[in-house]
Amino acid sequence: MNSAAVKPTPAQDEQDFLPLLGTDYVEFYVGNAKQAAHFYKTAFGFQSLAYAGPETGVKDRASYVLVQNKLRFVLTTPMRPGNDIARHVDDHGDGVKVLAIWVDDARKTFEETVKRGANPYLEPVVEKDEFGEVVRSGIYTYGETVHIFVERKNYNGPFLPGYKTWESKYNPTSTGLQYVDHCVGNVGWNEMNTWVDFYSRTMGFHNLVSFDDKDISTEYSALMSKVMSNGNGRIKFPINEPAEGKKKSQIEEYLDFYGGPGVQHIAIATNDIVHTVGELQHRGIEFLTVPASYYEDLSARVGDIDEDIAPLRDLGILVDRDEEGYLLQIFTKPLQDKPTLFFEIIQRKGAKSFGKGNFKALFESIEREQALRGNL
Ligand code: TYF
Ligand code: FE
Repeated sequence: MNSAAVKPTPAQDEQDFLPLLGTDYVEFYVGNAKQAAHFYKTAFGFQSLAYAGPETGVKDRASYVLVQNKLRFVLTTPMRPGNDIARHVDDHGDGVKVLAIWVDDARKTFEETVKRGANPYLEPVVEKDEFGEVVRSGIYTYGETVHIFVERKNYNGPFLPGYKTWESKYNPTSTGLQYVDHCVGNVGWNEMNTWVDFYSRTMGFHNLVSFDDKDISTEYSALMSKVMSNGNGRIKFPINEPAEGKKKSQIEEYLDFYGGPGVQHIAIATNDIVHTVGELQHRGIEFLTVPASYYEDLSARVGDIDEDIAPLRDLGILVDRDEEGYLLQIFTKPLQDKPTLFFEIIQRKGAKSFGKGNFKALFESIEREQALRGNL
């Protein structure tokens, strides 16, 4: 059986005990949030939205909230040594702490997930300001990563209570990034199914696609992956684990440098990948590259597509086709010194899959980078 076949979604009428409305925000714990916010604004085209820190009465941290279309990123740094944020940065470097999910009822979401075995991170808490109230709760997932559930139906402030609008005179134009398509976690040896079961048991997710080491082991970089999705498909969490190969798996490299499981990549959707990637490259973002031969075989492999091949080749954008359509995707190099978090830029033209046809070229490209770092 083709292990990458897309499995059917559960019947539509099946009761979803955990309705999720989408990604609410992604929060990064970083060593210097002021500079990180500047980087994400400048290079990725985010705009300033809100701020919390000493000036707004929050003493232990500074948090900068950035927005671009439906994307919200929070960059948080510790103000003093020794707190949980400082310890997180010390242990992992810059990385994703929170994958926040927009829900209708944060108390019920907490109750249902904890009842099913999730480990509590934040007991339901009501936060109020002049714009109304927000209820938040949270559970742990892999490593030190957490999900925060955000109920904001009675709120119309800029972000969350405690944050003030951040008026900035520096507002680079958007690069066309739209929303989070999927967030991928790397977990330890033989832990993939533990986390697949976690999302299925505690949050009612189903397994959309699986890739085994035969689909995706190149010369060296073996891994296994299963994509978990919620009922309405708005939240998709692939889970990777390392597999034994000729040399060190790219997932093992991540685990070594991050100091355990964590978020490997965030895939961000665009409606015009040629425009978006052109802008990102112009602003200094570096992407993985594939050999020129990739584009010589492209038409034969994916058939007719709307885009001209030349700009795709010049920018290094990859294409893959499935039963329902095709997709265009490209991967940044790591976004910090450690070979940990990176972004994927993706434009879906009907395809609901993850680019299996590109795995060989992509993983060979990752291995070239791994070799340059001396980690292969
Ligand atoms: O999310 C995915 O499955 C694709 C492919 O280390 C992928 O983006 C999988 C593993 C990986 C890099 C990309
Ligand atoms: Fe991806």
